[in-house]
Amino acid sequence: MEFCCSTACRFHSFDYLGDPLPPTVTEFKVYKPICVTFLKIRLIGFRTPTSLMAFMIRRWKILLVLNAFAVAGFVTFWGKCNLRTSKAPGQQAPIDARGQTRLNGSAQDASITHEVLLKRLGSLEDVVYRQLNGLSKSLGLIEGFGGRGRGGVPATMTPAEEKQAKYLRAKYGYNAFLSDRISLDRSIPDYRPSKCRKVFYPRDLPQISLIFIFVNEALSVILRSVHSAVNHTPAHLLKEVILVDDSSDDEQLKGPLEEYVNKRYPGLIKIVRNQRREGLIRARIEGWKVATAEVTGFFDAHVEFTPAWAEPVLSRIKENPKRIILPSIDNIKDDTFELERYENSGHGFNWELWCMYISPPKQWWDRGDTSAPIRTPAMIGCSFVANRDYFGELGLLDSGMDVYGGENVELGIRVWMCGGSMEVLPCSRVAHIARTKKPYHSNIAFHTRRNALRVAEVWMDEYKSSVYLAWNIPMENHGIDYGDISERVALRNSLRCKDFEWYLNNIYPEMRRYNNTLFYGEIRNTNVTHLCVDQGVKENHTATLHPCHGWSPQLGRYTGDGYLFLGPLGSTGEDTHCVVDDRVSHLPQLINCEKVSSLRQKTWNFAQNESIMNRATGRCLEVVQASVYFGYTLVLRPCTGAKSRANTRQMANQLSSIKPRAGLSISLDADDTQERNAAKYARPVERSLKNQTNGGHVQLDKTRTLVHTSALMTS
Ligand SMILES: [Mn+2]
Repeated sequence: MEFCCSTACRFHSFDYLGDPLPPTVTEFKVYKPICVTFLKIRLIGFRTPTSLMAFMIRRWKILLVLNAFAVAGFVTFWGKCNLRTSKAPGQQAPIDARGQTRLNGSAQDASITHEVLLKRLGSLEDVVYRQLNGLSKSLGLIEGFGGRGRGGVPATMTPAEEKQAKYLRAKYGYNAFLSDRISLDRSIPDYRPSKCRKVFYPRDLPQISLIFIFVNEALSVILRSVHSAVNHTPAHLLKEVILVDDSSDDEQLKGPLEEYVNKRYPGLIKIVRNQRREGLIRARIEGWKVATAEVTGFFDAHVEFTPAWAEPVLSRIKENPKRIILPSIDNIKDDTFELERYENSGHGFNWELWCMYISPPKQWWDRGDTSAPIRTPAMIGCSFVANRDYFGELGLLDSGMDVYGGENVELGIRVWMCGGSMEVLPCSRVAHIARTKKPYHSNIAFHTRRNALRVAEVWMDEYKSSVYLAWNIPMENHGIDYGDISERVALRNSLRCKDFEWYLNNIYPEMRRYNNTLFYGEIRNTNVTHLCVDQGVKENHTATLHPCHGWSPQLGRYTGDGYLFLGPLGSTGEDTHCVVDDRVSHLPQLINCEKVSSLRQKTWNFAQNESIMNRATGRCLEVVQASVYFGYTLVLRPCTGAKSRANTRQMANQLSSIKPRAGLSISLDADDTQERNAAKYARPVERSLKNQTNGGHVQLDKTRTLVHTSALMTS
């Protein structure tokens, strides 16, 4: 078959391909001469020019396709004939920000032409595809670069649509109705620091396999993730896209998804289906198992990539395969799909192992270059890239963990302790929807707590007590089955990893340490055992009483300095507040300890089953009956001498009699908590814990209450 191989054709095709291609049918006439010979074969039998024209007008779509094939065939042939003029193997050619190759010497013209041709061919394919596209239409979806939400501006809905959107919004935790009406190819803003646009990357970077995991995700959201990945990853670097379905229920995600991606991206997509729901940790591992590229990228299936996201990542990994790279995350608002830029940040965590955004380290600020990689102690987890083999040697993710939560922190700790590193790249950006509702088990804190104990036991040495402390559970007899950790311990030994103290000192120095803790746990009065001392509403700055629930707002902690803290542990932000007797109020104050000048007002005498007495005033924390919410109130008053029991645990293994609260219902939305919390790292811990308590059906807002044991005096 000869497609347009005459000199004249070549000339015409250059002429045609040299101009930008507006996506309209009128172009047809322009390049009609290219394939006259070919067309003649089809046109035999038409007797007059008029009927020929009529036919052509009717069949323009077919002709457009035929011509596209003709041009493709020509370019392929031409390209092969001209390989000699391309660069020698191994020769590196810098590419500029637009991806055009620059070469020196005599090969330059031919290669540029080659590049331009390929680029134009790509545009032509695009035009043909869009003219003919029926694939996304049959699913009720839209392709192309324009439309609602174009450029990342908020997409709007009519009042009628608003009504219709409600159901899907509740189902998915984002506005899936609106997503269906936003193009799969929409553009989003380039939020990279401006310096990134001037960086040149080598052309011969390692290839990447992109792994998307999903469960019950809206089809249009998954497809937008895939489209934007393909649109914004250079074709020669994108080896494959792997979709891991963690046993979704939705039928649209079975046949229709498969049919679409296989037709739209033939040969590029692999689909893995878990037979039962494994959770995202094991789903990611399943994706890794079928990946074949040198580099593997793991993403939630509700993301959008921005141009040139891949090159900086791949080039950092090429330099050093032991780097785990995190593209910077921007936000896609769950209701309008508007893009929102997030500040440059690292990813940290608190002692419950919830992750959050933190400020980049001081060295990064000192350097004064906002495009520089940011060293990070851990990762949020919705987007990370690693060399495939190195990730395998490092032990992937901990497959003994359930669902998710903690695995992201564990990977950060492990990679640093075992000789690798982790960093965020401001020059690589991926936008992500923080879902307001997660598809997995609603009791996510239950899983995260279990997973966190695995991390503590395997990796944290003597600091593991801080994890138990943060979750307010005893270190033994806690009743939580965290599974078999022997393989992970063996992994740590075989990788010859450093210890956790090294990690804290060198990688996460911002993390607060709680080594000075003598006792921790709930504080309750023996005569009113259903109420616990509680931090109450934070704005009130008063310790109070509340029915015991065992979560962190009721975490009491007595230190070697004689301070009595109450509430969730801090991590890198403001520390937990401590109980203070200000001499004036009869209510115990909860204040930032560092801001209390009187040492004695914030120090207490404390022993199990004894009164808790303030050293400045000699007053005791006691419980009295009152006409308040739960019938009792916590007060400071002259000690009555009645003994009471602090239901706390001594750090040195003196365990309390408190039963594990395995049955407590908590519906914290973890992934979201982490992602949202992380949104602003000003006071990230407080945000995280606030979400947690709200999610846990712990209604602290209106009831402040609480407290503690000590001389009890009820009535
Ligand atoms: Mn996510």
